[in-house]
Amino acid sequence: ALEPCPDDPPDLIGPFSVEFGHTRTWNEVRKKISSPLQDGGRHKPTNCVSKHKVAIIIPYRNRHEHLKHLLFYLHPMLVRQQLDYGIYVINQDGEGVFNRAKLMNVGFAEAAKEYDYECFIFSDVDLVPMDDRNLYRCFEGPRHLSVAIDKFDFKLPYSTIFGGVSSFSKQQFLTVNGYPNTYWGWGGEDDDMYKRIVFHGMSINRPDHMKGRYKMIKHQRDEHNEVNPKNPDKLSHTHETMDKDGVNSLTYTVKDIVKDRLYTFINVDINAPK
Ligand code: UD2
Ligand code: MN
Repeated sequence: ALEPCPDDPPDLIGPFSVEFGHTRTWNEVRKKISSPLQDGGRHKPTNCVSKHKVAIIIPYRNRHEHLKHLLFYLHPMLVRQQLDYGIYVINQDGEGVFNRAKLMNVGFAEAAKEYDYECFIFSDVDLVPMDDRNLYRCFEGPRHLSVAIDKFDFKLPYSTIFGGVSSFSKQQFLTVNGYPNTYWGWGGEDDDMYKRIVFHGMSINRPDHMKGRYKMIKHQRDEHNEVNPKNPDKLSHTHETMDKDGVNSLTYTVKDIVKDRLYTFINVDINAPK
């Protein structure tokens, strides 16, 4: 019988360099990962029993180059952190208005159906961690992991920011009723989540600014994800809406699930407005 893995993973390397200077090939990404993965982008340690069953949820559409960069660095880091994990790419089907928050709710629901995950990490596809001491685990409260992004000069742009990369235990996510489903287009959904957390009596925690360093892949605003001017106003109603708009009111149609070696790709129709 295997022993539980130690609380401090022994193979961490600390800060590592991250670069996006060339277009990566999938072959290059596969070759970077020294320990064999199970289909669907799953891995667990072979020499001990991981204490952390973690689903990584990536809201996604048409960011292929970003996905390669992210997985190139993320898989090896998660292996070193000795997690029992799976990576879920939640692809919004069609050309309708993008909805990051709803895709993350779908990822939560679908990953939870597949395995007994206790912890959920929600990650933008363009945020690559630069230090493996930033543990992709769950903590006493919801955690904001992307605290020091190069784009923001390695500082928090405002103190209550919760966008980027975050972690929730299953219970924490259910307590806040997940993300809102009704923020279409860019902006606001991360601030709505911050309010849900506070209104449910929890507070967020963060890694320090050295461990929480990230590089963001440069990009333009995507098509069909324009700033939605209705979203800021919705934020003044979070208190009334949060317990009816979330995982308990989520509807969607899975069109396809593809198990790649490096990730589980879930193509989903979320009933987007045109
Ligand atoms: C900020 C937040 C992000 C989110 C967003 C507003 C940080 C560091 N990031 O990112 O978490 O709150 O504002 O919605 O605070 N995506 C696609 N395809 C698309 C559009 C979006 O895959 O066509 C996904 C992808 O994972 C992307 C994420 O949605 O990283 C956020 O979209 P963004 O990168 O355009 O937004 P950004 O960088 O302003
Ligand atoms: Mn971005």
